[in-house]
Amino acid sequence: MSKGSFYITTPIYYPSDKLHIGHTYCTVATDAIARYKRMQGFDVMFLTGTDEHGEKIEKKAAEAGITPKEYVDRVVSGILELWKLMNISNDRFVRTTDEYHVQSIQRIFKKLYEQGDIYKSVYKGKYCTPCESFWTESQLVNGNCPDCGRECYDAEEEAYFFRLSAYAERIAALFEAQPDFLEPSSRMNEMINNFLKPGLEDLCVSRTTFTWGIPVDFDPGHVVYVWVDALSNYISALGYENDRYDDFHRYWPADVHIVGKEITRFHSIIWPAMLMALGLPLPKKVFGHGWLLLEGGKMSKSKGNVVDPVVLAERYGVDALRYFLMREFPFGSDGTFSNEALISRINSDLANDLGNLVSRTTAMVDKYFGGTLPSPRETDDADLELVGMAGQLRSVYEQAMDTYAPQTALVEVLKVISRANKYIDETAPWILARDEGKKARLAAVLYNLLETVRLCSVLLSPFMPDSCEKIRTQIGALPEQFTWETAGFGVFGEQITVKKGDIIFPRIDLKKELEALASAQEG
Ligand code: ME8
Repeated sequence: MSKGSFYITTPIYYPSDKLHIGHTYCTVATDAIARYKRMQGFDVMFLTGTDEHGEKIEKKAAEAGITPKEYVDRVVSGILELWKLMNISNDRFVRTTDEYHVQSIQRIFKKLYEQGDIYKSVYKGKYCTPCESFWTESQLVNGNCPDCGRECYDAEEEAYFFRLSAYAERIAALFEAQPDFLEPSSRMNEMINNFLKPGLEDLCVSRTTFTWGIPVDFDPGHVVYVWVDALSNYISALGYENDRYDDFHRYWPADVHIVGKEITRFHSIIWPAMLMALGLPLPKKVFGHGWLLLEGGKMSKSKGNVVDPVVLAERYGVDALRYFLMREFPFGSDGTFSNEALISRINSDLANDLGNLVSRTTAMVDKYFGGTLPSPRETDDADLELVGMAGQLRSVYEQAMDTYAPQTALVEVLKVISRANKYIDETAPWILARDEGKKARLAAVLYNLLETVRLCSVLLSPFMPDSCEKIRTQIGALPEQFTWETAGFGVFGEQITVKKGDIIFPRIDLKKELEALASAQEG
């Protein structure tokens, strides 16, 4: 039975360049949370998509000598392939060029205009083309864009404005009443100090200097400008003000919008204000994750320092890459990506700890019992610590996952895996195996190990779905013994037959691989 609905979103990505490991990070994290919620029995809607309008895309298409639509179609098909490769389980994919989205935006814009939340005026200010953002003089940092640090230029044009200033008090009250609306809490402080305290200004929501956007249907010459178009994807994709879908009441309000830290302002201030204006409930949470950096700063195509997830997934496997991204970096903070950290993490956690535990355990059941674990099994005090830790794991993991701390969840699982490897050394099954009278004890030791592998792999499966499925087969667990409900200790029955298989996470030669990888990344 469903535990209720759970609606989770990623930002919709700009199809201006090839996506890199930073975008993959956000999508993999959202995917792991979505899979976790599905495993728990929630009716999950996981939405991602692409944000396809704007001047930048219009210019890129012109440079390539094709129409903007041809340009975005080309890039979006690459994005879809990347998500397929990364095993992303999104339920829906919204493109802002989709007809139903256009229909929603035109209706939303008109509604806000008719009720006075959008009005026509003249825009004077600073504009950052790469970020497609208007800024006030006071928001600039050293005269440059506060987001990307690039130069802004003076702009003046007739434009429609969203009356954001009218919502300042309600946004402040929201932050006050719901301190976990935006997490981590450091981001909430940033919003209050940098945006709410200086005062909210009305937001420019239409442009006349380019045409690649959703037309304002009652005022030809204007196209809807970025944030009304982009943010509304979260409701258009459920069928709000369009005829394509009919899930709005089933999933809205969203349980969480997962976004990068630089766009938390749009999601925690502008988006709630728009929803207030539309008279709609607000999302329950916005989580602003950190950036993946390279030594020397943020990854960006213009700096020529992006890391291609496809190269890494092809060399080490999709699951190893997914695991690394979630295990290496605390989700709310920035982290520095390096090839060395990636390979070392795969070797230590996946090849040495998890992989080794699976292969040693199945090999011993094979060797000492011909693959089928017998009963009776004789327990001992030496089992208590491992069994205790394993028995607690699901609730520790749940607490971490429910607070958007996937790294902590993984650390806890790996602690139990390390404890199990230590348990092998402590109980020395190879010595027990020499004594016919210790068979029942040996069976208990191997049972405890198989149980630990089973429940750890259930909990790892949102992060590494395919590898955990392989582990399930190797340890002889049935699909019904591989569920959230069965992720406690002591579920495996009387008869367990393992099926030794290939090594799931091969060890990587760090030095050789670093050289090979560097040349693959250059190529
Ligand atoms: O912002 N590390 O799109 P986008 C971590 N279309 N995350 C990163 C990253 C990095 N190095 N680089 C990018 C947009 N991201 C808008 C969103 S939503 C209604 C509209 C993340 O393609 C970034 O933080 O520029 C953002 O959350 C996401 O990728 C999409 O970025």
